[in-house]
Amino acid sequence: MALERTISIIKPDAVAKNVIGQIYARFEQAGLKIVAAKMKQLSRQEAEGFYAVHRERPFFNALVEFMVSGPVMIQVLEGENAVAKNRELMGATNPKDAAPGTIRADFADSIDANAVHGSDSLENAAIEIAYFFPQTDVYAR
Ligand code: RTP
Ligand code: MG
Repeated sequence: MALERTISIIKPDAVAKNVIGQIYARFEQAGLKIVAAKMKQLSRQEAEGFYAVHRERPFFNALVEFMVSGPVMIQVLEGENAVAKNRELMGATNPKDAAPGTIRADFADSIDANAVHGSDSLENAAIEIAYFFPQTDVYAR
């Protein structure tokens, strides 16, 4: 088992629903520590840069539009197998396919408004953490 860090973003829909605390509780119950956090209204440029891997996908514009529709809550999670553990807690991309008890099953409304983002690999986690947080804003715990 490896101690890992990953990025979690609570998307504008879940921030608007006032469920940040309920989602944080799930991270804590799963043994993931929050080692950095900030609320942020993403600019279009920041959202496009963050999701640059999806630039050619048909859903790219809708995704960017959604991600700038309100503030997001961005956090770095640290723990054993943090990348996979966070993805497990999130559930499938489309809430209709998400396992019962997952964040997306419980808080997401659609494949677009799907409550959370999580890094999909350790490599991307490092890139995404550096995208939002200077090293001095991530706290070893
Ligand atoms: P995320 O990156 O946000 O954590 O989500 P994910 O890994 O589960 O899904 P990904 O394939 O990376 O897609 C990024 C976001 O784009 C939207 N999407 N829409 N309409 C569609 O077919 C479609 N596919 C993806 C979703 O909001 C997804 O979270
Ligand atoms: Mg993804």
